[in-house]
Amino acid sequence: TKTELDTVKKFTDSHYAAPNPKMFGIAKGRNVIVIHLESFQQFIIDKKVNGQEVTPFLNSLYHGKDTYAFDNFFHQVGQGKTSDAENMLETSTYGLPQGSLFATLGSDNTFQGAPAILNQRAGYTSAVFHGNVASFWNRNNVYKNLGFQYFFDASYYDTSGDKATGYGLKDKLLFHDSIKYLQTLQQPFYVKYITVTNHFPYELDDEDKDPNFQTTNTGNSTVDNYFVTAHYLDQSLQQFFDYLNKTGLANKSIIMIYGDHYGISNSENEHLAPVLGKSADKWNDFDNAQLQRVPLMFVIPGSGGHGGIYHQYGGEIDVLPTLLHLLGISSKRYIQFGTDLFSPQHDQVVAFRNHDFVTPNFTSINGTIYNNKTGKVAKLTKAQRKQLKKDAKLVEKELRLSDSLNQKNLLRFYTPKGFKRINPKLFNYSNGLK
Ligand code: GP9
Ligand code: MN
Repeated sequence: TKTELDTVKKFTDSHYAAPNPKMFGIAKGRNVIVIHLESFQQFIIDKKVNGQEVTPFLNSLYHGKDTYAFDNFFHQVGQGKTSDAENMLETSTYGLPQGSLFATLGSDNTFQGAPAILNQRAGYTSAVFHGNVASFWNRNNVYKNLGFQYFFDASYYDTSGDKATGYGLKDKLLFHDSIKYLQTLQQPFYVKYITVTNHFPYELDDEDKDPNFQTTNTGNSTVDNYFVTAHYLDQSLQQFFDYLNKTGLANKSIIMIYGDHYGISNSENEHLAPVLGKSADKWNDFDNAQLQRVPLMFVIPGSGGHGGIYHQYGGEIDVLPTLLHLLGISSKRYIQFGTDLFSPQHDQVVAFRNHDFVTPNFTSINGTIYNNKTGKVAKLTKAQRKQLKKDAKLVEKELRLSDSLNQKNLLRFYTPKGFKRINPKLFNYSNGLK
């Protein structure tokens, strides 16, 4: 009902964080190129195996002078995995406690997300490039409701023979073969590339393997293969950036790069532990939680070299308000659960979908509080205990109100100033039938 909507709106209004004036609009008018790194965790960044960097290109971006990167940024997905990450990034609302929001509610719900906001506020054209069939995660329906004008799914590329792996077109080919479509888009554009090659079980044909890259020898094929496909993904990005730089598109764009969720599951982390210099038998829930960090980088080529690595705690829910503010678009009128990572008022309590949470000092797992510095169960002062109770309440409230918003489709009762309701029938792209 409208009353339920008002309750949600009251919360997000009170939770809103005003933009940082130093960052507001620094990418105004630029194209937005979002690169979704499949199953990519932060620990790969700067990681060397056998003396070699796994992802030398991403590392160079991470340390680049025009890159604003984060090293305490967490994924917050639930069972919807990729689709939950997409939902959070496009709408700044959480995925569902069970199942995938895209799959279960995405065909009918009202969205007020990135493609619609950018189109209506700043004239952006929008498109998604993805080498899997359009119907996977119900994207063919959800993207229309989000307002994506174009969806270049598998049917737009040659995916025959050795051109694809389990989840679709290989990443190098996705970036290469999509250029002819990218070039037709009116600028400024908001486009998203969803990569697939670095996906469990991390299989890659020999012809795509870099003969100069020696992966780990843990005896666990998931871990060993993971570095191989991450290395391949890195090379694919380098090739795409070569194109962006050569054509001058780079300097007209902000490139946002993020990892969607973990690639190595908690049950396999013990095989990863030695690679990270830790002992497998001391590995615990705290370590698992810390590994849920994923990359987030905003690359703004030619913007004056003021980038850096930021240490704020945050998660996928925070990306949309952050991006809008970099583009000089206020997020104030929208119902969004995240807060701008650059804002002095940014909320650093990072909620996981199962109500566990991480703050700059503590990690709460199943009600047990760990000290981030020691990794041990924390001895809390009275004041700390009180603060953590507050944090837990906030997490509970955010998730509950986001679920209420989505499960009851409450956005149909809300029209942000100037917002025009999306008519999904206006968009006519593949339904995934080849
Ligand atoms: C498939 C891809 C994978 O199209 O996005 O989704 P995931 O299995 O990671 O949720
Ligand atoms: Mn994924």
